[in-house]
Amino acid sequence: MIEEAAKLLARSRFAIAFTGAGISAESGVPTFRGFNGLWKKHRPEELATPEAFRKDPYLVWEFYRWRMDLIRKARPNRAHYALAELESMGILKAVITQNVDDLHREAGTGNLIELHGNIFRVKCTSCGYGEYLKESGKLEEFLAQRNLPQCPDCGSLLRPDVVWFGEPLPRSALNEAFRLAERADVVLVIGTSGVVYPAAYIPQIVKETGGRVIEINTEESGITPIADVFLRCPAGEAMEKLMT
Ligand code: BJW
Ligand code: ZN
Repeated sequence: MIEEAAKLLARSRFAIAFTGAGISAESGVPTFRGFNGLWKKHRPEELATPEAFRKDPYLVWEFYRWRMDLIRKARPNRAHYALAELESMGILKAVITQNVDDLHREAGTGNLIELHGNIFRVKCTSCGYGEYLKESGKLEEFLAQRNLPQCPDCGSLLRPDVVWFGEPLPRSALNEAFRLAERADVVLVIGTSGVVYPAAYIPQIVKETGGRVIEINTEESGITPIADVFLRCPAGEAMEKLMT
């Protein structure tokens, strides 16, 4: 199976990767649906909504600060690095990720499309203000603060610059992802349950336009029925084998 996947990749002319929370599991970042235990009795899907934020911004910010702190201590794993290496070899043309954790960027992936935003970015709920806290060096200060974060321009409430349920995905990122999917002859799908749309259309588009689907997951997913090769294996191990 690994040989089959390696052959498909080596022969591809335009391969892309589509990743989800499972690729960061070995970096210590909890996945969504396989969330190990609960965070203060709340399921992540209940907190990642505009309704939850309107009802209790304090709770939602507490959840996001907790995750920001956890994620900033995480390092990319073998799977993130392997994708960056495949890109530098000219095999992989882009990584389309649903993750907000920044680990692909840290591993060196250049052409990265973030469909669900980035947890280290904040944006204003009223005006156009936005900030990437990692770059502006304000992350520490931000995490130490206990009250609700306010916009420095207009004083309104800030929110994480991520995509919650019921919200549209960033238009340019989604258009670019669809364009890449139409062009791709191979998609490497890693660590996603494949149940959240419109992101889950990406591998379906590759398949419908005649491309091949290689899936790496420890469990079967919503993508497995269309996978040409399914590697039931942790992402780091699978990618390491694929690279040798
Ligand atoms: C390993 C492993 C290891 C573990 N190695 N593998 C069509 C049909 C039905 C519903 C809809 C539809 N179109 C839209 C909807 C509604 C909704 C939706 O999809 N709902 C479904 C859940 C039913 N979609 C939306 O609301 C989207 N917006 C939208 O459609 O807007 C329309 C609109 C248009 C115009 C105006 C207004 C509105 C938005 C979706 C936003 C998703 N946001 C989140 C939170 C991001 C912020 C944050 O991080 O807090 O994104 S939810 C969460 O799910 C997060 C993830 O990116 C996303 C996907 O999860 P992922 O990555 O797949 O993780 P898991 O945990 O589910 O799976 C992990 C996998 O890894 C598992 O399979 C494991 O087995 C595996 N694994 N360890 C390899 N070591
Ligand atoms: Zn503002």
